[in-house]
Amino acid sequence: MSTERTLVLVKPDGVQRGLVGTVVAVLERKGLKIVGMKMLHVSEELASRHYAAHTEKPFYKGLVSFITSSPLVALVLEGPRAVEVVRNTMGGTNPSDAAPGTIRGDFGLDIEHNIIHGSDSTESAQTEIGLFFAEDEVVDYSRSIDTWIIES
Ligand code: 3AN
Repeated sequence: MSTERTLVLVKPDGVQRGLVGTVVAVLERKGLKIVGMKMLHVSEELASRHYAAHTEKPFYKGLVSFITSSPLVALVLEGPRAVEVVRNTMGGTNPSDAAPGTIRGDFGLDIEHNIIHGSDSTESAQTEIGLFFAEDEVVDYSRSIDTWIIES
């Protein structure tokens, strides 16, 4: 199984609602390893780079204004197939349709306030991690518990 890294954002609504601990706990409990974590207030420039793929979308302006409205918590998570694992754990884009048991399904109601971002491919993970974290802010370490979670 290939170990991957992915970028997760607990978006401004998650921070304002006091859901940082809950969201991080769900992802940690799944077995993913936190290798980077920080709070920041996203600038317009960082927002436009992060959401570059959505420039032409009708909701782009609202997206940038929301992500820059208040601080968020950015994480780099590591684990086997971490990109897909996070996507499945966070649930579909629209929280009102997202499956119960997922983060969006359990904690959200509105597509513009969908609590969490997770990279959608290993390629975008690499780009997004580079946007949010300097190289020395992502830490290499091993956990002794991993033999009980990952390795046989
Ligand atoms: P996901 O975050 O599930 O990968 P994307 O990449 O399609 O979803 O969209 C990026 C973000 O844009 C979403 N997280 C959501 O906040 C916002 N978004 C997507 N579709 C809409 C929409 N129809 N109206 C408003 N905001 C949207």
